[in-house]
Amino acid sequence: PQTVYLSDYTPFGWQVQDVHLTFRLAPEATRVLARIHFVPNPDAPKQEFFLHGEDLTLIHAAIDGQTVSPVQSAEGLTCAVPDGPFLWECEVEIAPAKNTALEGLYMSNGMYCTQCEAEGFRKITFYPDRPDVMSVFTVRIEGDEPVKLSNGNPGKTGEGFAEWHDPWPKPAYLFALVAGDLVNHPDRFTTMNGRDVELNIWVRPGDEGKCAFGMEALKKSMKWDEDVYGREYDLDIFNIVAVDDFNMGAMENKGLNVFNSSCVLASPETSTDANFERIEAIIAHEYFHNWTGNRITCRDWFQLCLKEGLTVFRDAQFTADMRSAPVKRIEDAQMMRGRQFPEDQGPLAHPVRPESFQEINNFYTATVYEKGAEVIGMLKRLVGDEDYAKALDLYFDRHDGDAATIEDWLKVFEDATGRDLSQFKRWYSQAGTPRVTVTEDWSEGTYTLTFRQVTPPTPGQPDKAPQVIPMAVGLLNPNGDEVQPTTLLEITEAEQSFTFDGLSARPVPSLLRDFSAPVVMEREVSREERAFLLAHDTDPFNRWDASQMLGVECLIAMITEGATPDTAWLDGLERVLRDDSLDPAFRALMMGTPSQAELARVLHERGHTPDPDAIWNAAETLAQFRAERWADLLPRLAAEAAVDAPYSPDAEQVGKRALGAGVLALQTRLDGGKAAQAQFDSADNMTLQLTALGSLVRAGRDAEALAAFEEQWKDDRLVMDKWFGLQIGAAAPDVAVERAQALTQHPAFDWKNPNRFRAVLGGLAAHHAAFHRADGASYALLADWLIRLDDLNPQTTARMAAVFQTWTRYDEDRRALMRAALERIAAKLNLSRDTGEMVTRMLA
Ligand code: B3K
Ligand code: ZN
Repeated sequence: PQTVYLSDYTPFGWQVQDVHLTFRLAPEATRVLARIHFVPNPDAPKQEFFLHGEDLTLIHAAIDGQTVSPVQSAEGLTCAVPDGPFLWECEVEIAPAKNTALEGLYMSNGMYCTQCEAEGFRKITFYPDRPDVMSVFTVRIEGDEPVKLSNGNPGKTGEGFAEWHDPWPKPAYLFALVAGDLVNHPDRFTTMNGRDVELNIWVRPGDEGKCAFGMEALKKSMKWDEDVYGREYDLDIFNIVAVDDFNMGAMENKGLNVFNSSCVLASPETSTDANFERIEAIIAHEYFHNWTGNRITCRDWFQLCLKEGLTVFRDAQFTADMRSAPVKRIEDAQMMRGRQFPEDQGPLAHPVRPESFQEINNFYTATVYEKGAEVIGMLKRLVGDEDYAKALDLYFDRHDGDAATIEDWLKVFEDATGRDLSQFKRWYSQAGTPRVTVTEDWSEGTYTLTFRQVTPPTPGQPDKAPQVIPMAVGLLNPNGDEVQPTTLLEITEAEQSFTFDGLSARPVPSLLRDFSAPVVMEREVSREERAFLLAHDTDPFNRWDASQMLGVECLIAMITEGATPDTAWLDGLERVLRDDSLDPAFRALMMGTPSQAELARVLHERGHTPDPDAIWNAAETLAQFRAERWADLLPRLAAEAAVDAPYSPDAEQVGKRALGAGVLALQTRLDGGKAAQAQFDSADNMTLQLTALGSLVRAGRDAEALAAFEEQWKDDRLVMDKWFGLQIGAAAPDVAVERAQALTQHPAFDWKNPNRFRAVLGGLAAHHAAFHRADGASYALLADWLIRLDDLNPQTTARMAAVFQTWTRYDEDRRALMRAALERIAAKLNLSRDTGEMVTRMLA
């Protein structure tokens, strides 16, 4: 397969003036007629006329009305063209019903829909399918489907057809078409300049009752983007469609966002609090793309973080404003440590702006998205809120309508602030998680912090230069009072010291407050000092982190030395949990312990070989110990967690239920599932019902409850995904793989549906101890299914193959088993480019 390099960028030889598309819909034989005006691009080197096209049957092509016979290949076609402007006309046939890859035009439950990002438009018609080619699209859809949608504003409609016109030039990856038997949940929004916008969420009949929350989230997002970024919506209509078969969460097509139904449909009976929060965030994310992604798009796919990092950062700001900023920050840090650090520290590590790829769909990663957002957060911290706002205004002014680059983005900040960002740019080009060590010095009122940074080598990048690390620091005196409020130290050197004067006693430092940079801190801190921060730190993130780190130390001591649980930590934590002035959501997070996968990562970081069984046993022992030690705390917290109001997914209720879930998990260890059963029987919302079911599964008292749940929800696909996932995720490690295996034989296991496939196989992979079962049964099951799915859906297969990315961390036996699984996948006949690239990188 061919590798594409950032350094090879060349503009396309023509500009596309306008695009007219006509679709004659038929499941097995859809005709797509394209009329496209091409004009030579004065800024491009001379080149052969090449249009991308894949899996298209060419019916007819003409230039300026004259039939032509282009030369076709698997990637597209070339054709002799006139020197000046010309009209390209082309008719192709495609088979949406046979499109199982869910890329291009495909069918889901009888409805037509599209997914074009990154390179799916080339499966619809021949086209320069690259984001720097932007054009105005007019679309006519012919078919019997009652609802026919595309981008932009509606035009003429009549018996059997509908027309759409999108006045905003856009790249083809933002094209969308939806047609089917759909019903809408309508609303309206008046923009800051008085523009009246029609809003719709389109769903299959029966799902109308699950749209109200998404609609509120959309209106809040529209208002927030006006208030905070001054960005107004720019069409007469904004449509969202829910689709059951979708490779990812959602897609920001201009004026016609398409959503995985799991990321938009919500009701208290069928959705958990976490679902509601995720839906709110994803609706916001896709909506925010209208400016950061659509109005300003990417020059090429290497610049993906330009739109994704920024849009994730914006949706995080939105969530922090709508809910709790500290809670959101802690969740983001968990996400970075849980998903991005492993990527950055393993064979799949790549820069936030990658420099080469074989299949771009493999780079929609935690690094591009989440680390990309962290980089913007650091930039904002460094320049300050005011200059950030100035830079963003300049960005929108200067680049509206552009296909831009990271260089453009950084230039805007340099011009708005006068800063030199050349060193900062390393965050975009260097992969890997910087490790920061700290030493302290104290003499006569002067306190010195010395930082050393090292970024370990990553594939293709043996040597790293120092990066700019914004280190938010506060100092506490021995009484626990803050003597130095949060201040931002700007670390730019490999080794650098900062001093604080005029202190009457040696302070205790609170470092990396608010997770001010995506780095690993390496510091020999005594348990006493961590406990002190747990008790006194004013920074909520660090208070949480102090407890997490104590938890890590405690578990590692249990695993490697057979130690008993650290009671000083647990008592300190108990004091925090008893403090009812603290937000229940925050206390729920405090109650959480580091995940087993996270422990494995940290053990590896510290030079140990993680033993999944030992990690599981330590986590179990600790949980049981906590349950017993906190036996009289639990009822008190349960009372505080009780909600006696009708269900609402607001931050307050969500926080209480999160606390209640933490309590129930421990309570179940004491009462064998009595409380869980009671909660399961009386639950009137999915959050309580599913939490209870999880506890029952963990307690091994699940047979009846699982059957009752299945009976109640067998007709609801999204709830059944939870049913599939939970009984694997909450199973004991020695039975989870057999359960997963059995569930793949269940009549409702529709393996072609990505949500269902992920619920079962992804559920198994997410269960650390079960996935790493010593006999390799889980590795083998995963490999079997990935091999099977690859022929149908390369994107979902490749993405899930990444579950093997940590394979080199483990013991020799497990390594051999995982390598064998990867090699078996690699050896598959006709392995897709997507999966091929992933396994090759992991085996390199
Ligand atoms: N831009 C899409 C992701 C497209 C993924 C293509 N494999 C969703 C988002 O980030 O908003
Ligand atoms: Zn996005």
